[in-house]
Amino acid sequence: IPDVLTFGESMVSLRSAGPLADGGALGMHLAGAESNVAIALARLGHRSAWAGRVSADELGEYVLRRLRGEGVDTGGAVRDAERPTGLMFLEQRTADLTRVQYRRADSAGSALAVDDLRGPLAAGARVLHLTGITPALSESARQATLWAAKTASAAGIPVCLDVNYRARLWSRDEARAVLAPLSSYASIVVASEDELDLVGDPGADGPAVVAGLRDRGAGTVLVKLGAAGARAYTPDGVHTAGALAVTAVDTVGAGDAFTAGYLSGRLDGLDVAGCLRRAVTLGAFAVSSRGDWEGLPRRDELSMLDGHEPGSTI
Ligand code: KDG
Repeated sequence: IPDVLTFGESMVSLRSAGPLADGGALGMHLAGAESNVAIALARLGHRSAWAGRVSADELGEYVLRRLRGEGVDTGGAVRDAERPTGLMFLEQRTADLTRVQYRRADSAGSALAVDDLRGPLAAGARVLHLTGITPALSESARQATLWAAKTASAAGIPVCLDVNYRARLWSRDEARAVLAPLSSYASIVVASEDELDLVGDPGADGPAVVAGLRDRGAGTVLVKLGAAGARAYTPDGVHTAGALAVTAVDTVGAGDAFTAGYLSGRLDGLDVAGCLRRAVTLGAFAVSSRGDWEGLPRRDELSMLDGHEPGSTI
């Protein structure tokens, strides 16, 4: 069985070197928060599986080939002959500010439905990872996400939920109405500080939301603090880790890398400090290399940034 099963929408991401309004060459890449996590874990030697829908054409083929090329099991993927693979345009305006445009309405990925997930979930996994992006895609994707979270938690499979709020897909109120109930099936909840209110009562402050999540069964709550690192609220207490000092060139995918690092640590049986260390290490690789996931480390590269001196040669 896979160590981690995840599902969601993976897209073709078209990245420009400069402002989109200036035109020029676009590079074709694979994007998708969940597939980023699956790839990060596979690179570290974990068994990861991704489920979702892609088009039956060349773009769907591209998505699956990229995933398989990185060692992700795509046996649970569905080819949809009716709908296109979603597209996104990424325009990096500054090193740490990227503007995104989606062309994903009515895409294959957004047509995800409960039946697509029955097989992959029945096969089992050590962890099910999902994000708050999938339920924003369509009514059927929302039902599929809720069903998967409920089914996994009832079967004793720990669920990891990354809130991953996407303002271009839904409002904060719409997101809260879905994500707060969804979070009650999660044993690990990952959020940046400004996303915490989406998994708690409206108006509750961060500490109250964390306490509420933990009362409802989330043993671990990970709060991402950006350049300040991250904090983990766990049954073994509260732990904080600083971010590694690296030069940020592209922050897209950093949150996914962070989550994958934490899950990798858990799968390896590390203590909370070790899991957090791996999480911030993967985050550092993601921000200091271009692409959603292309610069992520293999296991023998994990220590590469330890004691890192800017500008060094290895
Ligand atoms: O986490 C990076 C993602 O934002 C990107 O890969 C695309 O999944 C994506 C989304 O929905 O924004």
